[in-house]
Amino acid sequence: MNNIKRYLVTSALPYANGPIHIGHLAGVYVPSDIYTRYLRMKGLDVISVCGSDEHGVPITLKARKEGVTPQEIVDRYHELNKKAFADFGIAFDIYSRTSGKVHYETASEFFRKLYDDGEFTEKTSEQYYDEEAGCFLADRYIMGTCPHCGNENAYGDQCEKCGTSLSPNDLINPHSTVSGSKPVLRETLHWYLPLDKYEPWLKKWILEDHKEWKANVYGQCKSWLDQGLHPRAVSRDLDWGVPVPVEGANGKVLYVWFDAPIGYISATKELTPDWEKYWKDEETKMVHFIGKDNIVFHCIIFPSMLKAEGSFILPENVPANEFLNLENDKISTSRNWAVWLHEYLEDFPGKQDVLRYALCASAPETKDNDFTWKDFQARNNNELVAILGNFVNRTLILTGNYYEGKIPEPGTTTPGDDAVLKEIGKIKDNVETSLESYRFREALKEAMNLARLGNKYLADEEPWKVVKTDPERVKTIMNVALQITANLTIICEPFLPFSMEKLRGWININELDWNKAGSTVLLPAGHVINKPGLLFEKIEDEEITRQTEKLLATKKANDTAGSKATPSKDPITFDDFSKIDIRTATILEAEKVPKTTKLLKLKIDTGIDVRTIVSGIAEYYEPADIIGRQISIVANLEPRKIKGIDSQGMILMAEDRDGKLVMVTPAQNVGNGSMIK
Ligand code: B3M
Ligand code: ZN
Repeated sequence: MNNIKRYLVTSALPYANGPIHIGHLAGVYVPSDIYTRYLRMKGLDVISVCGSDEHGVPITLKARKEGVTPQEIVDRYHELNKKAFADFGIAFDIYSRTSGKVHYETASEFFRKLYDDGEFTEKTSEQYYDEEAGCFLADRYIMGTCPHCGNENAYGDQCEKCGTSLSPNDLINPHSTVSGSKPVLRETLHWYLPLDKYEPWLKKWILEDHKEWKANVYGQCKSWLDQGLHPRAVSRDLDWGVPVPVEGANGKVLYVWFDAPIGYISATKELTPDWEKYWKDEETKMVHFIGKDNIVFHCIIFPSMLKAEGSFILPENVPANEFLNLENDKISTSRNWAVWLHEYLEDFPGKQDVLRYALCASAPETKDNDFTWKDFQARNNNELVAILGNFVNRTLILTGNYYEGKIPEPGTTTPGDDAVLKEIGKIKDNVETSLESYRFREALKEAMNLARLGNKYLADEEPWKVVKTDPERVKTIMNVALQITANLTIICEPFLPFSMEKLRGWININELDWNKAGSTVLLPAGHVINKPGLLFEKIEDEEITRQTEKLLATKKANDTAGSKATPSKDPITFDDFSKIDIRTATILEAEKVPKTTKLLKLKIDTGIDVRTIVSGIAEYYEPADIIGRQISIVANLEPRKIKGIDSQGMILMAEDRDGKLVMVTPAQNVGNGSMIK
């Protein structure tokens, strides 16, 4: 794209039904903030917009569960998240919300324009209706048995056990999550955006014209496009959302994924009367920062909407990230498995940059990544403290000691000095290249290389030794070290804004112009600096233990809640129980049953015989890993033919709350055929 006159940076609008956690930050907001700060420092015209996504079924469900109105829910989390972002230094130009008046108007107008232009198709279909509650049951308002895996708690839009995306009509034994009653089918009218119509255009626009998009983004788009697009309903039968602005559409609202991206437009409108130049001028470069679960909406559906509307520009790039896990487990709001931003800010006051650093350094840019508290501690102690803090501290303390804080006049530089000074400019260029290609981890690493360069320079030149023999030379050395320090305040600013502000205060400059980075005279001789403090402090083991213990408590609470979940079965007599022959056995052989994904054929030693059992555990165990493993079996279950194989018995498995199967193994090895009673 040539002639970029201005930038419009958008960050996914978080749902206002829960607090912000580190997964959101690493995936979306830390990178978008770094990018925006960098562009601002270059003096470019850039705005960064975000806000709360306040519609959608998860919000109304939460409200129902708590017995409050959806508005109360979104008010609570909008304020909490807005403040947490601000306190964390995510410098949006506006943090708006989709329940606002401007948004209602903007979204309605947008829909209406498409409606008037005949861009929608209308279709009547049969959908589940709850007669007791008097409402249609969209998405998560309906549950039932998954037709694919038999999970009895599958939602109308997805089975969380097998991951299949569903429509309510796929569910077996559907029931309403509102009243619990059995719903009936009723006719209802909806508006559809014919995505199939945009398919050829999307194929060219993405697959040909945007080959530079990140591989994960491009790949997902390609797979959607290869499968073929279908018309997508953009309205819902719900009472929370932007009403469909069409005569007779009572009780219908815009689908949340139709109105939410329009929220970027409304936010811009609220920010500036000049909003159109950001949205309608081809010389604006628009970039969407999102998580991977939002790719289809930002790369296929929203662009199709914009194209249909006709007067808006399209995103130039959509640098979506993968997911961040926490201590090897998927971050989950419902299981409280997360590090919540507002809690972090309370637990680690003044340490925003440490988390910004840790999250950027292990951002899930190309694949899912894991956050651990140990790693967080190491990033702080071994990198921020030991590399950056150490260099700055040594430089500023020596300057205080030798020159009472006055920048010394440099003498003639050596070729070594010149090489180091030249390297500053190179590092700046490298950071720039990485940032422009959305490789934020790499950019941060490069920025830290400047501090590494400084440390190496001091270690090589040893001013503390040379000062005894050649104080004139030390003036040059210290001048070089001070120029590196001043450059750090610019180059590290997008990543570590709080610390760099502090550092600028200590060296007494306010230079924030990115274009000045690389300069070797940022601090002129004679300039006086202030007394420094410590840029970063070591994080002790106790602080980390406190955090890991908090997580452990969550795990325990979840486990207890999980075991409470299944109510007890009806009582049986001891006689009934003793009819079951449960005993230990050892797996001798294991292999996958061909053409199945779930089944393993096992040969086992039961102590009385060697027999074959077919078991549905292939998703959880590799055959090679379980040979020799002692297990528990029901030995007197009637033999059954499974996929043509005689299965003689059953392996006992524990099923965890996520539906994962785990073998029940005796705590110590016992002889095969030991009775379990
Ligand atoms: N509210 C975020 C999510 O999927 C979703 C983004 C909307 S961006 C227009 O968690
Ligand atoms: Zn399923």
